[in-house]
Amino acid sequence: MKNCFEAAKSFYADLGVDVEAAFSRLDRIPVSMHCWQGDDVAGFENAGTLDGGLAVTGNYPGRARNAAELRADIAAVLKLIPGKKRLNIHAIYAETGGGVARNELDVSHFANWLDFAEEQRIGLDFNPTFFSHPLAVEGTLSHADDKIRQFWIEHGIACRRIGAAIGKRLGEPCVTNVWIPDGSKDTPFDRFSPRKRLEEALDAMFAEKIDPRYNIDSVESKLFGIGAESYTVGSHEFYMGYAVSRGKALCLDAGHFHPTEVISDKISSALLFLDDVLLHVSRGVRWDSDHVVCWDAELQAIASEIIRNGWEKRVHIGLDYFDASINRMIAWSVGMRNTCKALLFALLEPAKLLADAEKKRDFGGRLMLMEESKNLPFAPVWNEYCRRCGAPDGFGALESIRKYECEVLSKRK
Ligand code: RNT
Ligand code: ZN
Repeated sequence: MKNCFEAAKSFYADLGVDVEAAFSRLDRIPVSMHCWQGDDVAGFENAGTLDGGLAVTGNYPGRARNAAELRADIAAVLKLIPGKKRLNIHAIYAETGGGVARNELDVSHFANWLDFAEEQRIGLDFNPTFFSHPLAVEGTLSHADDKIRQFWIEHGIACRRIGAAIGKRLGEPCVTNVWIPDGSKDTPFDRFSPRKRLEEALDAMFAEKIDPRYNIDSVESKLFGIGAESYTVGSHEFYMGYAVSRGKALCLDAGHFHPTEVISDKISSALLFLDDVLLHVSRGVRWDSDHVVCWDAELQAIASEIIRNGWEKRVHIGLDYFDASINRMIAWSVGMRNTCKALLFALLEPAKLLADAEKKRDFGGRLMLMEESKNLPFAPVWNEYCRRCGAPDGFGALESIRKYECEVLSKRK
């Protein structure tokens, strides 16, 4: 194996690609793993079913039923993933002991997550939860009822403070992302008023100045959700305008656009007008189905976009999908390993040769180089990176998950 790696390394060197430099750059690019794959977005509030137009399908045994199980699963899966990692949690993962309303949450309710993040030496990202709640049934921040809107504004304020406290304690900014499910099943008569109310509610929520060294605010658009097929208040135009005018980060979720649109093409526009972009790397199959992230052309295009432009400080990479039809540890590790793999692959492309061909308007040469680049000796380099990170290769990862399933997951009834 070692010999394969050395041979691959010199192969890349001949193309002007420095494998060791790629490794050290990759070491510094974090990918934020979403905790909610492990428990089907249930959280710890016992709120009942998932709503807000979100749907987790499947009933594979072994779902984490409480915080201890969820953290144990996350700790086990993180060992199988190379590269720099972060963890993304949601307000519904608070451990309050019961009876604390969402607008009264504070960082003390996330003490165990903070200890866990320190133990694991990873950063944390955060999300207010504007769904799976009795007051979220007919809208949240755009709701016409002042009291309901106010409740959600207060939840957002509480969550930004939690994000800032997390960022301060862990010494790196926490990205706190706002997504709301507000929309309507059938054609609305008035499309404007809910958007106006959302704009004002967000302004109220973001009124408090928070140091971006601790917390970065981000807003996430969507095309449609189940039960909100005809109108989504927080559309792409709404949030692009909002983020640009208020200096917020824009979250681009790969499943939240028309099926022929790709977020890899949106980053270079968004970053002309914004300091930061958050990615929800996901895989929509025909709709926003939140399938496990595969190493497909779009994942590669996203990674290449970031690497070619040196945007790894401005593009915050997070994953967002939930599949309950397969072993959840496999779902996590496949998506996380693929994202890291796509970044490494992008770091190893013969960038100089490609840029030169394009500059000379040698488009045939560019095409051929791009196609040939898909066939370079990548596998031994990837395996070596995994080895150096103390992570197994893919087959080893599968073996450990099977063992964990046998010893831990299968005992959960
Ligand atoms: C929903 C959004 C949102 C959620 C998570 C759980 O369509 O993608 O990001 O998936 O907050
Ligand atoms: Zn998302």
